[in-house]
Amino acid sequence: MLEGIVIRSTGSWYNVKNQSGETIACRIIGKFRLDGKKVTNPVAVGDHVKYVIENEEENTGIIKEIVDRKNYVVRQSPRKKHFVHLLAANVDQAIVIVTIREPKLKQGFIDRFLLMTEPYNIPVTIVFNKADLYDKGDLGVYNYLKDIYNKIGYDVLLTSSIDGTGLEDLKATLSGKVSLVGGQSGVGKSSLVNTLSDQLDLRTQDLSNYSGKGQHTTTFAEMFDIDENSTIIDTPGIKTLAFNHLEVMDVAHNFREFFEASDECKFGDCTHRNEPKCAVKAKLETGEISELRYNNYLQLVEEVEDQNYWERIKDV
Ligand SMILES: Nc1nc2c(ncn2[C@@H]2O[C@H](COP(=O)(O)OP(=O)(O)O)[C@@H](O)[C@H]2O)c(=O)[nH]1
Ligand SMILES: [Mg+2]
Ligand SMILES: [Zn+2]
Repeated sequence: MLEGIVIRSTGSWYNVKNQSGETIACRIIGKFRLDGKKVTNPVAVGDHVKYVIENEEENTGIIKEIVDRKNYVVRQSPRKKHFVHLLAANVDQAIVIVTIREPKLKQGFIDRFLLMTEPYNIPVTIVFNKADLYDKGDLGVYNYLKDIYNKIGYDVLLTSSIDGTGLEDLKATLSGKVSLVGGQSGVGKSSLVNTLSDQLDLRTQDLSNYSGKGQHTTTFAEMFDIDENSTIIDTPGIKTLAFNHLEVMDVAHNFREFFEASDECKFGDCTHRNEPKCAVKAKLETGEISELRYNNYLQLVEEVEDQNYWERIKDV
């Protein structure tokens, strides 16, 4: 069988790049599942697959096998609530791009993104873009957040594709790796990639287009080479991230500093809310655990609980 990497998916077709750099449009036959979860797209960008040629003239193939994944990133499907959507597979790291200005940073977004990447311990760099627009107050916010995330082991960068801030650092971060790149629409993801790459010219969009209704948003990820040794998987602008597919303990286990502290909680299944002798709450008191993280955690736990409650009622 032939082998290649999925570089793009458009619903039912997958573009597979083989060892000689050719791209073959492949489809899949049959059902694939993911740890018992229903998936909208059984094959993800970044997947290594084995395929056979179906039609020589049209250069199409059929994917027969997905090579075991090193890791993968899923989100709840934005369209089908009971399904998960595979964003990417086999990534070395993730880069989440945010900005404090234009559009304003959505409280909780970073922690939601981290909840998505943490189950596989995927290293994450948080990039604050559009630094050229930040005033003193914004830089204060940036430094405040940088401290919080650095302290728990995430890298943080300040960048601007307009004035060049941080671009060398970002390039170095991407070098030699396959990076999943995500963020909300309009944060400057495509602009940054274009600035870093001599060979790419991704479409960028006017901010005014983002708020409009009927805005065309694609939900398909795509793999690009930025240069000879850096590959990115560009994911479409993420509006919101919901976690219908998780349980409360999944959230607790994937807030990394909470998980670390939880060894010393009295109860093994402590959710760090009203339980006695909770080490997370003790660290919150002393300031070792950030209040911002804790509040976002509570929000996510509550969301997961509410969703699961209604799911259960409906199933009766
Ligand atoms: N001021 C400023 N504007 C930027 C920067 N990067 C991108 N933009 C603008 O933000 C808008 C959205 O950019 P785009 O790259 O399409 O964002 P994407 O949706 O994240 O891919 C465009 O109008 C860009 O010109 C930046 O670093 N500074
Ligand atoms: Mg874009
Ligand atoms: Zn606890």
